[in-house]
Amino acid sequence: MISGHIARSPRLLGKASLFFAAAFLAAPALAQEEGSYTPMTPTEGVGMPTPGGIGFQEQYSPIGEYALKIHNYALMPIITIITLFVLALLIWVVVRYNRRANPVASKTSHNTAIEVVWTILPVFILLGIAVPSIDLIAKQYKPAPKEALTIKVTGNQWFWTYGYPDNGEFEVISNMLNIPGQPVINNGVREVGSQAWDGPSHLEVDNRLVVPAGEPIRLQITAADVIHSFAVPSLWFKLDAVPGRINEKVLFVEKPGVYYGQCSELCGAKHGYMPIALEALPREKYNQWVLTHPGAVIDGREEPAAAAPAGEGETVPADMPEDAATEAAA
Ligand SMILES: [Cu+2]
Repeated sequence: MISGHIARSPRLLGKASLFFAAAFLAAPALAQEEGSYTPMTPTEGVGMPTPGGIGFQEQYSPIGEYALKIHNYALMPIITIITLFVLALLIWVVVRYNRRANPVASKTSHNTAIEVVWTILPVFILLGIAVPSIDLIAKQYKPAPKEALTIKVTGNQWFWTYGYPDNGEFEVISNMLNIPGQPVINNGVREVGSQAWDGPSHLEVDNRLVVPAGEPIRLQITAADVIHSFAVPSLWFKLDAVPGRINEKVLFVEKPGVYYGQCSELCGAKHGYMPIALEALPREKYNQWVLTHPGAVIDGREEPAAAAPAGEGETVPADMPEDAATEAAA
């Protein structure tokens, strides 16, 4: 596995190893080592806000789907029933017990049965909500598996940087694209809409956070100046970026696509102009993207996908959520 060996050890990429690579590797393999990447065109309405939308965005991670289910099928019905019940009680009191309808007021001050019910019932409702909520918290903060790819996110005033320690430690600087006809936000950055793959204005960036889809990723989040917050609503992901501290959470994107988010902690004058554009690619395409960076290596997997023929070397992580695993295998 010469190509794999070279791909994993950038320090060996001296003149000598380049000579060996040129001499022994087939031309297609060499071409693959260089990598290739064209940004993905986002799908309208996927991973981004929709006009007039008032609910959650559609979810593309197992945690997001689970959380949205709790919201839709537990919290919303309970809240709706309680609100309508209290409203009905109020209307009943207003209509039936006002001074005209009920001139002689009752002197009742205790009703043991009602008092027991209005104490016990809320306790059971809260317990019923607590069970799935605590389960969700536990699932959200379950650490990434040991072999998971690590990506480091740093919040800066007012842009994000994305580090790839497992892929040769290169770093990507991500700036919001300028908006035609409006004051320049980021000098030297092109305008949104000038490329075919550009998404919505205020959300699209010059360099996206590219990640592999269908596998758990260890996202480590910090900040270089003030507190920011890394948030992508359609992936149910939000974590504070705090200077001098690393916060960690698993990111799992079920399918390839572009997902947008924004800094969600007020961080200064241009807080509104540091969006997040996250592009999830199939593993082989992710590896191709990685290899477009100088000094890039494919992360420590048994079978580097760049060296294996397409389709081979794809493994489903042991702890991958069941439905995602079936999707990946299909
Ligand atoms: Cu910020």
